[in-house]
Amino acid sequence: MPTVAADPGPFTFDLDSTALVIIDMQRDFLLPGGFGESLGNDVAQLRRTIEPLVTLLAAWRAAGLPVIHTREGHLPDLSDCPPAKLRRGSMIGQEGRFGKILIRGEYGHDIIDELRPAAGEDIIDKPGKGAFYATELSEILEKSGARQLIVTGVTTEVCVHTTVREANDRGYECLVLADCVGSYFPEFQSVGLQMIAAQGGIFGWVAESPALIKEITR
Ligand code: TIU
Repeated sequence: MPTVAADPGPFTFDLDSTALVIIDMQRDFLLPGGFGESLGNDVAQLRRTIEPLVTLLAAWRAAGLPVIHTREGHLPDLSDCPPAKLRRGSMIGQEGRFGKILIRGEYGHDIIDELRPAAGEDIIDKPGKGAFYATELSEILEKSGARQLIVTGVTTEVCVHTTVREANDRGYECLVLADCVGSYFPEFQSVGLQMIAAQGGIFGWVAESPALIKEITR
C-alpha cells in the first residue's frame, strides 16, 4: 500500500478507501478585497495553498480518486446560523464586495475558480466549522467506503482543525497536508499542525503534498 513520509510517522493508505477533502476554499476567505481581508487578515497566507492544491487536485483526479469540497455558509434567511455565531460574526449576511457574505448562492460563497469542483465531485454545504456537523458527509463517506481522509483547505486552526477532530472521533484517519492548508496567522499555522501530530498523532498525520503525489502517480 502507498506510504507517505509524515509526522509523527509514515502514513499508509489504501487507494480504495481514501478521499481528498478540500475545505472552504471560498472566495469570501481567499480573494483580495473579500470578507477575510476586510477583517484585517492577510489573504496571502491562505493564497499560498492554491498552487499546491491545484497540482494535487489534478493528480488526484488523474488517479480517479474521490474528491469532496466543502463550503461554509448559510441560507439567505440565516435560519441555519445560530444567533451565537451571528453575534460574533455580524458581517454574515451583509452585502460585501462579492455579494452577501457567507450566504449560499452568492459569488463570494463559492469556491475559487482555480479549484472549481468537477462534475461528479461532492460539494458539502456546512453551517459550522466542522464538515460533519449538520451535513451529509458521514453518509457520503460511508457509501464510498472511505476510511482515510486527505485533509486540505482553510483555515488550519478553524475549519480544518474542527473537521479533523470530528473525523478522528468518528474513526477516520486523517493526513493533513501542510502546504495545502493555510491560516491567516503564521503562528496558528505552525502550532495548528504541531497539534495534529503531537502525542504520537493525537489527531492524525502531517505531510507535504509532493510526497503524496509521488505515491498516487507511480
Ligand atoms: N473555513 C473557516 O476556517 N472558517 C473561518 O471562519 N475561519 C477563520 O479563520 N475565520
